[in-house]
Amino acid sequence: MAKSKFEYVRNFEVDDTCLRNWWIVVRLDGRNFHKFAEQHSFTKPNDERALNLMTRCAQAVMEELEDIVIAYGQSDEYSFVFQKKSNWFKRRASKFMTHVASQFASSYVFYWKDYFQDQTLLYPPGFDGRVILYPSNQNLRDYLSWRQADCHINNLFNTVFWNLVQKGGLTTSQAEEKLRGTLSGDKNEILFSEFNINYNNEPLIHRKGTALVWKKIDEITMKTIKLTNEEKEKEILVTRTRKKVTPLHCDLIGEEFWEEHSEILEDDS
Ligand code: DGT
Ligand code: MG
Ligand code: MG
Ligand code: MG
Ligand code: MG
Repeated sequence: MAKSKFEYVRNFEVDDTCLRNWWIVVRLDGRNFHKFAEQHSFTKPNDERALNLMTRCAQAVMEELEDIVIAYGQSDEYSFVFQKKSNWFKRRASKFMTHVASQFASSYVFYWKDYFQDQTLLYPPGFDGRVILYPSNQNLRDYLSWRQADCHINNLFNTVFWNLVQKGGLTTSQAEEKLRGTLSGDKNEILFSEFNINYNNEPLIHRKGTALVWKKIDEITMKTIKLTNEEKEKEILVTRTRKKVTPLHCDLIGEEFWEEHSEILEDDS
């Protein structure tokens, strides 16, 4: 086919291939969710509906797109880890980032009403995305540990802060002042002595965030078969093994999770 004289503009496209054999991570973060949360009356410090909606969207991303082995989310962010060997879209970073962001954002709007029955969506939310490459399993584990440590630090702060305001009667600036320079031990102590809350008993989803992994499940269905030359139909049970995206609220920093889910890092050579 003859090429038009305009064809040369294609050469302006730059190569953004992700290095082979490196883990590809795409992290999304809600744009200006401080304001979005206020305007949609998210409960403080954690809104169950908002967290579950985020996870529903991440599940859609994992099911719709190729090669995601684990996702991790907290607050208004979600990280997606693609297999080292993935050759999806020839490993072009822009394809990974834009497909994840657009699938997630459209899911957020699509599933909104399933989680927020009493709150209309007031304007279209946006999410930024970035691609990060990690060469080793240790780097990847450290990345996920970093996000989970961030979840813990923020949640501990927010839990004490909002208890001081909602139950302790402090203004937000007084609570801020009281917490300035405190270590995590001090915050645990305030929660325990002033509000009788043992932080370790707070819900795991808030303390650990949400990891999405593939789990094999056996699906048993009834199937009607007709034997040849026989008039009678027969019902039999058929077991099918299927992979299903499953949310977990557990520690990702220690060894246990990685031993239990050794298949995630297996793709290693
Ligand atoms: P950005 O990401 O630079 O566009 O700005 P923000 O405002 O999204 O900032 P970010 O991502 O650092 O912080 C997340 C904000 O989302 C934070 O201000 C609190 C809000 N947020 C997230 N989850 C919840 C929730 O469950 N309840 C409430 N009340 N707020 C939440
Ligand atoms: Mg930010
Ligand atoms: Mg944000
Ligand atoms: Mg954020
Ligand atoms: Mg196209």
